[in-house]
Amino acid sequence: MTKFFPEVLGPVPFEGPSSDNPLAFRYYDAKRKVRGRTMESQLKFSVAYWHSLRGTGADPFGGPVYDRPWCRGGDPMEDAERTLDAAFELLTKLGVKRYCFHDRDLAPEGATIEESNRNLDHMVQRAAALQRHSGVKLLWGTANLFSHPRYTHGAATNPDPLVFAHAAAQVRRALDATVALGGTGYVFWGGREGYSSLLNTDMDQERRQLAALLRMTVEYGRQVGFTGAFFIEPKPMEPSTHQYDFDAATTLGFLREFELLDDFSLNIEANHATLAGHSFQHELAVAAGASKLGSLDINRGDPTLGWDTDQFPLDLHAATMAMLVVLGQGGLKHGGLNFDAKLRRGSSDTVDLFHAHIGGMDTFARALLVADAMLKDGVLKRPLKRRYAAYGRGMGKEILQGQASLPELEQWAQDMGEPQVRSGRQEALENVVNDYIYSSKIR
Ligand code: XUL
Ligand code: CO
Repeated sequence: MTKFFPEVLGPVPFEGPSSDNPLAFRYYDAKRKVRGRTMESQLKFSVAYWHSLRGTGADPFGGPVYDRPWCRGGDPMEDAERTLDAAFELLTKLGVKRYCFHDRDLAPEGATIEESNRNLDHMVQRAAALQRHSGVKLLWGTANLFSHPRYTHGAATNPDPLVFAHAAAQVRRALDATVALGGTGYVFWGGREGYSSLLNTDMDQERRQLAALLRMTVEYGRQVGFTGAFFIEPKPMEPSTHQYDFDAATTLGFLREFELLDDFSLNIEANHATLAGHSFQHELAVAAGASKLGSLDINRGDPTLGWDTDQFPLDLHAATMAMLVVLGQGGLKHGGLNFDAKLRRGSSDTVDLFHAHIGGMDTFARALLVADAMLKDGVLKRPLKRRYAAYGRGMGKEILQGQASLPELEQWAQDMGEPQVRSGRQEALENVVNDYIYSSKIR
């Protein structure tokens, strides 16, 4: 097991906050119990196959940089097999128990649908054996419906039904692979399900096509015994100028409109939230508020750049806010925390994959501890409860119960006179959050 990452000899150890070992965890202690469950099962970290195994460092201005020993550019199936071995070595050494993939990350597309299916089946069999041997599980699978030239004008939302059929074929097999590997989720990210110009786009028609693919996938999934969750991952743009699953609220509205809400929940990604002009916390709260927060793609953008930089998450404040939402809803049933994050182009060594994941895992482990302490102490909940207390009695209660009318409220307002402006204490609450984040008591 030292084939591809010889610089890391064994599993990355937990050494605590005072460690100066760059290849050790300071906060992520897999077996430590938080709220009665291990950190491992609270966080359910996952490695993203596309970035960490398939990533080359290429960007719109330059080609591949990384020289990966598992990717030799010869026979694509031999590369795929080596890549899978590298994936399990990385997962095992990191102590990450889950991974996520697109069909085309795992196995190369063939010249025909039949050949593509054969390639995928072969790799799924190998992955199943490695999963059994290592105890690693599949968090979620998905189909890549955006890279191939046939998807230039969309997959399900393409004006050509033959493209829709190719997408359907891919989704079927990706879902089969997910079932075969015991995945607890299946993701739809609509990369090209959107448009670049309304001059040539029938938006209403395209949205109905998208709903049709989702509906038939749910039907098929239940037939083949998929017991996991279907997730939609909102993103406002990139690669499309406008994507239909713009953000959590838009996606929930879409699911409601097409009567798909019972069958889907959301996979919220940090950098997609910021591209939509929201914070990660906002998107998570919108999803959780509708009882539809399924899973998280953890990463971050660069505030000075307006595109999806997919950097590893290191912002403890943002991570703490995220974990407050996750713990607040009692955790994630079918989902987890997937590192949809890539190394910078200049981070070209394989050991950089360890530094990146270790930093992200420690950040979220610490965020989990901080959020847990804040929830236990009720430091945000109590003031929030007080702020809305008047809606729990009298006229406030009647408003919420639909028992108040406009004339009644006019009379009440007249009788009561001018309301008082009460401070929201924002700065004081921000200080409370900082106190917990920087507290030396949380270790
Ligand atoms: C793209 C993105 C995808 C999805 C899976 O921005 O986030 O990698 O997570 O298709
Ligand atoms: Co993502």
